Amino acid sequence: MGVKGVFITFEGSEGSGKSTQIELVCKYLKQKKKPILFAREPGGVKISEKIRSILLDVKNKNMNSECETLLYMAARAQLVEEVIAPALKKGKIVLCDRFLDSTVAYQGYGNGIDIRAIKDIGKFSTQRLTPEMTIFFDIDAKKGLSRIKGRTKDRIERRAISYHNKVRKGYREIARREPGRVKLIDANRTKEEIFSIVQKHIDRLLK
Ligand code: T5A
Repeated sequence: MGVKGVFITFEGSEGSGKSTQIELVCKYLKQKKKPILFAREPGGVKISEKIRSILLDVKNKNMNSECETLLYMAARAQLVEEVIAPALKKGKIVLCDRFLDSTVAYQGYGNGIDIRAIKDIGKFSTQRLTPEMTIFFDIDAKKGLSRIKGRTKDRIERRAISYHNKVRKGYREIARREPGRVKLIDANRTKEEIFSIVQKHIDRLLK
């Protein structure tokens, strides 16, 4: 794929504050008159939003882990084709709330799906697109869940704390293996403190 833009993803477990930080980054880059595109996973386009509602529906209790993995990938394939790849071709800075690392962490480390298989299917689903930079907001699973305790929990959020601990460990392992791409930020700080670190990473990448 002929890519001209910059692809940045934001990752983390439940309540890590990544959506809050993306909003701040969008505002910051808009002020600088940078061409940006925001996307989120799963969802972002009509077909992927439909898949999202199946994935997060608490009624789908008996969905198996393979089905879950493939649905996340299907939603991603559509989003890449319709939104992410065209924006990158136009030279935009694409900021995406979750991407393939989420499947590695949640379905791979969390649910025990073979990580090599996830990466292979991932290449197929994403047209081999890899983020230039991934910002990972690291937080204790219990602490993160306590931040969102007022919300109605979806099918994934309802899982046991042991599951969420595995997801966090998975993310830390991804960051350990790919320190060049993945920037780990301790998310147990104030929004302002976190943003000043995020801003430095963004500035360094875009300069
Ligand atoms: N999933 C997704 C998979 O299992 N596999 C996959 O491949 C993919 C793509 C998506 C679910 O699907 C799973 C992961 C998820 O379980 P979602 O509704 O899109 O579900 O949920 P999330 O991506 O988890 O996004 P959220 O917006 O719910 O959570 P965030 O982004 O972690 O947190 P945020 O920014 O909304 O903040 C949560 C709360 O904390 C506060 C905020 O004000 C907010 O109230 N907060 C802070 N409080 C104190 N200190 C800070 N520094 C704070 N920062 C934010």
